[in-house]
Amino acid sequence: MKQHDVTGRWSTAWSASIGLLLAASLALAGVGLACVSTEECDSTKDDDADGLDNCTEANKLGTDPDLADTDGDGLDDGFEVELGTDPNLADTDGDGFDDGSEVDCVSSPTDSAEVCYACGWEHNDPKSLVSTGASVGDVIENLELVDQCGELVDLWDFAGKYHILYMTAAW
Ligand SMILES: [Ca+2]
Ligand SMILES: [Ca+2]
Ligand SMILES: [Ca+2]
Ligand SMILES: [Ca+2]
Repeated sequence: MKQHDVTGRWSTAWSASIGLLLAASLALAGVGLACVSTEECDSTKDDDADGLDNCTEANKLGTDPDLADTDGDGLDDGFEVELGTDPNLADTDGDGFDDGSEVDCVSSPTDSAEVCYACGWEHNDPKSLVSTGASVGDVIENLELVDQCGELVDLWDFAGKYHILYMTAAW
C-alpha cells in the first residue's frame, strides 16, 4: 500500500513537470511566431514583386515573401493565385508535369487528365465545340487519333488550325 502511494506521487509530479514544459514550449513558439509576423507582415510592400504583398504571402498563403516563384515551377506566386494553381506545389494536379510546363504547352495545370502532348500540340477547350451531326458542314464528334509521336490526341484540339491529316480506316 505504501509502495502504491509513492508511485502515485511520482506520477503526479511527472505530469506537472510535463505540463509546465509544454506551457513553456508553447509560450516560446508564440514569441517566435510574433517576431516572424512583425518582420514579414507588411501589406504595403511586395519585396519579390510577384503581385502579392508580404503580409498575404507570410500569413495567408505560406509562400516566401522574398521569392517570386516559391515552388520553383516557373510561375510567379501571384500568377498562380490568379490561375487557381497551388503556389506551394510545383505540380498542382499531380500528373507528372509541373504547372509551368503545362502553361507553356497549353495544357490544364488543374486537370490531371490533360497533360502536355509529346509532339507539343496545344490543347483546345472542348467546351467550345458541340457536335451537330455527320453531314457536310456539320461538326462531328471528337475523334481520337494516333499522331507521329505515337500518342493518342483529340481531334478537337486542332479546331481552327490547319494541319495535314493522313487517315486510314479498316472494317
Ligand atoms: Ca510578394
Ligand atoms: Ca510557382
Ligand atoms: Ca501538372
Ligand atoms: Ca494537367
